[in-house]
Amino acid sequence: MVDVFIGLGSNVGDREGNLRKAIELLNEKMKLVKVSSMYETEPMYLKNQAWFVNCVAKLETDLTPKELLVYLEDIERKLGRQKSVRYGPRSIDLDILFYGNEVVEESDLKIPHPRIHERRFVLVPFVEIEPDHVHPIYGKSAATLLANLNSNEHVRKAGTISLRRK
Ligand code: PH2
Ligand code: MG
Ligand code: MG
Repeated sequence: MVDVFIGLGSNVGDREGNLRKAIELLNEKMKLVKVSSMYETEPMYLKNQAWFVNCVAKLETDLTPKELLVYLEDIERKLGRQKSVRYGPRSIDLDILFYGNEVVEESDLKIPHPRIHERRFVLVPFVEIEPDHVHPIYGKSAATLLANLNSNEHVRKAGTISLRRK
């Protein structure tokens, strides 16, 4: 089993409900270990859109990175994700942040996710659940990456997700 971290985000429809449903679906094929609180976050990159709700989940899986990607896309489809512009609005977005300590560099899949280090909306929930996790490329902990951030988008705690573990 490999530890994987998934970043979840939603800014269309019932944002917190979408994250809760996605967590339920992730937990069907993998083993949920921890999930952060949900945070309401200012949009990055494409600023003129609704605020997101984000969280981070830690799971254990036997799926390969590619199988995991296909599974995440499957859940996104189930939860009504429509095609949108890059960085644009979406009912659900599931991104692989880390897959163990593996580094994957393929055209359709990059692990670790290439923009973790610049995203407060990922690092704040991440540090809540796993501050000491070391980034396999930067060699720095999540807590250090967060402390080194110089951008200052708003990130504030919203709801919590409570879950049955398997
Ligand atoms: N996702 C994006 C673009 N911008 N901003 C926030 N705050 N949260 C997101 O999840 C997010 C974003 C594209 O995936
Ligand atoms: Mg994303
Ligand atoms: Mg995505």
